[in-house]
This record gives sequence, C-alpha cells and structure tokens, in this order.
Amino acid sequence: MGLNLVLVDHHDTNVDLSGENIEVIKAKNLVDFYKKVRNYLEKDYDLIVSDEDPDGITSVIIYSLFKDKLVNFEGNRKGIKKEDLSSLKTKGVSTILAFDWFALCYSDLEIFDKIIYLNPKSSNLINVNTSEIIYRALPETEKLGRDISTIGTVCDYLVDTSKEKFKEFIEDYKELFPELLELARQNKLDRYNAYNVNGKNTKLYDLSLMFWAPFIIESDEGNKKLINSIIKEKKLDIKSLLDKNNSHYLINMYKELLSLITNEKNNFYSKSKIIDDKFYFYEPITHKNGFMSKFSSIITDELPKDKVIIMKSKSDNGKLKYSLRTRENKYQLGKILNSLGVGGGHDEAAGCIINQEKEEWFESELIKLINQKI
Ligand SMILES: [Mn+2]
Repeated sequence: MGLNLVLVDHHDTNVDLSGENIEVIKAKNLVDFYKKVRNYLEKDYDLIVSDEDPDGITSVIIYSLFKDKLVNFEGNRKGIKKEDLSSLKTKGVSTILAFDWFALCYSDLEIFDKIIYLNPKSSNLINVNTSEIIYRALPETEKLGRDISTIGTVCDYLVDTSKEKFKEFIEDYKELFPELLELARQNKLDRYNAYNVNGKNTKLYDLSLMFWAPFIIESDEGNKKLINSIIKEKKLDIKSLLDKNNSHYLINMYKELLSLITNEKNNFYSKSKIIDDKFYFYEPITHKNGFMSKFSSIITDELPKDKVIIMKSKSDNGKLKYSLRTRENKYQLGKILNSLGVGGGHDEAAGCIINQEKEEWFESELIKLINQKI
C-alpha cells in the first residue's frame, strides 16, 4: 500500500520540488487556485496533519465543518518521517492531507508515492494564508467558516491579503470593533492596526491570543479541545468570547497566556542583548511550545520598525530553535534562512532549527547577511 500526501501551504521554500513523485499545481489566478484546492479537499483522507499554530488549526476546523465530522487529526511539528511509516501502516493510513509548512519542510519526501503541492506562491500569486485558502475553497462553511478563517488570518499576520474578509467580519461585529470600522471600510486595515490602534490593543488581538493559548498552555491537548469544542457546537460566539466575565475554556487559556506574556516582557526589556543597536538577541524564560513564536511577534510590534528580533530556545533534543522577526520587509528573513540552508518563512517572520555547534556560525552569518541588505 502506497502513501500519498496532499499539501496546502503558502510559504517560500527552499525544498527541492523537482522529485518525480511531486506534482506542483499551478493556477492562473486565485479563483482558479481555490478551485484546484477544492478538488483535493473534496476527497477523503485517512489523516489530517497541520502545524500547531492557529493558521493550521483553523484550517483543520474549517475543513472539518465542510466534512461535517471530526476528522482524524494530528498536530505535527517534525514532519512525516521514514520511521513513522510502520505506525502509519498499522493505523491504515495511506492518504494524508497537510496544512501549512512543517510537513513540507521537515518530512522525508521520498517516502511518498505521490505528493500534490498546492501553494499560491508556486504561481506567483499573492501570499494568502492557509485558513484563507481553505475557506475560499470551501465557501459553504459560510459565516462560521469565515469567522474562524478571519481569526486564522489575523494570527498569521496576513490581514493585508484578505481585506474583503475583514471588511465583512468587522461590519458584522461592528459594536465589538468600533475603532476598526472606518479603517476596514476604507480598506486601510493592515496587520498592525488590526492589533493596535492609538496604543491600545484591539479585540482582534485578544482573539488571536485566544487561538494561540490552548496550544501554548496545554500543548496538543489544548488544540484538540479547541477543535472539538467548535466542531461539536458548530458555533463560535465571538461576542461572548470577548466578554471576560465568561468562563469559556478559551478565555481561561487566554488569561493564563496573558500573564506569561507580561512576565516575559519584563524579562525581555531587562535581559535582551542588543548588537549594533539593531539586533535583539533573547532567550525566553517561558519554555512552552509555540510561545516563542508568538512572543517574538508581540515584541517586534512594540519596538521601532528597523529592529530585528532573534529569539532562541533549546529544544528537548539539544537543538536550537530560532524565531526571527522584523517589521522591515527588505531584510527578507525567510530568504536569508533559505540561503543558509537552515529553514525559511516570510520576509518579516521566519524560523529555523539548527544543531547547537552551528550557533556561532549561524548568528554571525545572520548579522552579516541582514547588514548587507541595509
Ligand atoms: Mn500560515
């Protein structure tokens, strides 16, 4: 029995896609792309895997709404490897659908008989995030699908490429987002003002933390609870979620996450190491999956535009995990990591995992390559 993989992604990648088992699907425009994605989403899969960030998780939720059932889901941050083959076989898994980039970046691609790769970037289309792709491909998920997808997009910082969706969302809940209404109507909403207007965090910021919190606080279990609760109830009451007197699971997780962030911020501003008045090196004291990724983004939004935030943490297997952030897209962080052959991502947000002995080499190359772009 062979193994087949369908991958929906939106990242720049340095992964070699020329293998004979890999088919890169091209499209004329986004509408055509969504139609092609839909053809694959209509099929059934033995297993769904996704990144464990909200973009991956919201994609799984929207797909489950479309299938009208809880799909067989596994969060995956290490890719699908040779050594997983026998357990996949035992579980009867021969078809896998994967959302977002971990599956491509870290899987052993040669173990698959066939890989279908769906990424708008393969056709030079704009960067729409995975939950936007899944929702646009499955519009019958309607308002609930749209709301989940809106949160997935705001968590993935791709507000700019999904403006229509935000306009509808803000209009539907205008009493909750009074400061965003005019911005949305005038097409001026972007990833920064979506989170913060006049120095005050918006409720979109709160929603984004609510969808990050289950995983950061409770790991895989948290994401499963998040998925299950929405699929079971077939609703997400945005208004009551934003009422902090409620005792909804997501609100409790959110409050725990907020206190971790406050604590970590205090430590960051006293302990980060600043090089060339530009590079902020920092090792978070909170060791929770996904925390560093979210925290580095929060800090980046607080610092001046030209700074580069480089956070690292040691993972269980002794490797070093890096989270790179900036608001200056000319630094092209994802491409720099690609060129060093260690990871990837976007211009303003990228990440990689390296062996510990490469630490010095990596950090000095990073500083050198970013300085070359100034
Ligand atoms: Mn994404």
